[in-house]
Amino acid sequence: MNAPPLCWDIFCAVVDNYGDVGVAWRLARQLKREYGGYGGYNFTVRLWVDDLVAFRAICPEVSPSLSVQYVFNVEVRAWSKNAADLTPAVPPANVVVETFGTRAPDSYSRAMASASPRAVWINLEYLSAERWVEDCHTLPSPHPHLPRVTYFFFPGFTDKTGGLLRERDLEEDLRRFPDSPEAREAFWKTLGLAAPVPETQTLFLFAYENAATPGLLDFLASGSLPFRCIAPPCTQMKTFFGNAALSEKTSSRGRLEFLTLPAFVPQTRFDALLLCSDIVFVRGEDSFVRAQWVEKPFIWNVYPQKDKAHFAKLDAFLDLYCKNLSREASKAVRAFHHEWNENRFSPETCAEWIACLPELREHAKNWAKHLKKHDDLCRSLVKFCLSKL
Ligand code: TRH
Repeated sequence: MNAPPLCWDIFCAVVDNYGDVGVAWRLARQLKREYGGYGGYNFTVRLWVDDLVAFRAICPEVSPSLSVQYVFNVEVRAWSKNAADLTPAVPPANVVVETFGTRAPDSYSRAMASASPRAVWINLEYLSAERWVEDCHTLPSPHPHLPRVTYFFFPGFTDKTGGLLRERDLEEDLRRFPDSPEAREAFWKTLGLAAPVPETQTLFLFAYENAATPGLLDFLASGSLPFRCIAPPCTQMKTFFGNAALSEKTSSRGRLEFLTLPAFVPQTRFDALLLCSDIVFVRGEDSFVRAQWVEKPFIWNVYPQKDKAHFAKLDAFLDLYCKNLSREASKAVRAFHHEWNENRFSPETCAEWIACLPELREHAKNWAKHLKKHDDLCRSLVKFCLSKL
């Protein structure tokens, strides 16, 4: 007998940058790839994205001109968050996931509300380690005028939350990528970059416009260790290297070599990029989580919010993350994170953090092991939705 179909609609409106679509895409891929036949169902996954150009930056297989396309067995649909309808209309889904406050069109919501059986409706929220998240995770919220309930679903770091996106084969994939100079060299070559000279520390720099960046680069340039800093295409280096450097792929000063990637690497190779680095600076949500899975010392640039609300997010995370660190390392991690997120740089704080790197490398492994005790986000979501069908 054929397995009954179970259709998922995931709606993503790109607010800015790449995290909205980055998370939605990672979830859609995992749902289809790992849960395609789960619970005796045949999952189909439709991902609605309102900015296919941003999507293509992290997934080159996406064509921005197609309204319907299949990418890694996920049906990708273009839509406009301002349109009243979805065109063409689609058969109703069994599970609807609205990511990060995205709202599906009204006509779609009305059609779904009168469909039988009713769809399970999920509001997938932003990642935060704040305590209130545990109380709000899976709370139902009735629709103001439709017979529909939306469940809040919160990613998080504890087993009272939805967990973090983590692919089933993650460990195997990471192990398959050998941590050797040859493997790194081969990876850099695929990006058109030469291998670093031996003993060089590679720092991957993915941050928001940050006035602290020139200070960091200056510090690395005048230090005793050779550093190589690799960053995605951006313009924030103007103040450090001058305008001319922006047209060059590589610039250097003192002990620092600075390389700009020609383009984003596809999301499917993003882990490899982090694995080939010794220290990673990450931001937002998805790259922040990946830094933890690849078990590297990292500095997190939190997505800036009005009224500095993001500092509560930062401190909540640091409280969990620093629990088993020595006093010195905890102090250094907290201080560097605070300064970086306040767009400030001080050489003393950075030097203290660098001095703690051996401990932070060990800690990164233990932290990942601790997180892996909890169900991952995709699994928690599937289990929850199937229980509500
Ligand atoms: O780009 P981000 O800052 O994304 C966001 C958005 O600003 C969003 O509005 C906000 O709500 C959210 O953060 C919290 O950072 P993030 O989340 O790390 O997303 C970047 C994505 O891009 C992630 O999926 C990794 C991917 N990526 C690549 O695939 N290749 C690359 O070379 C790089 C640099 C990133």
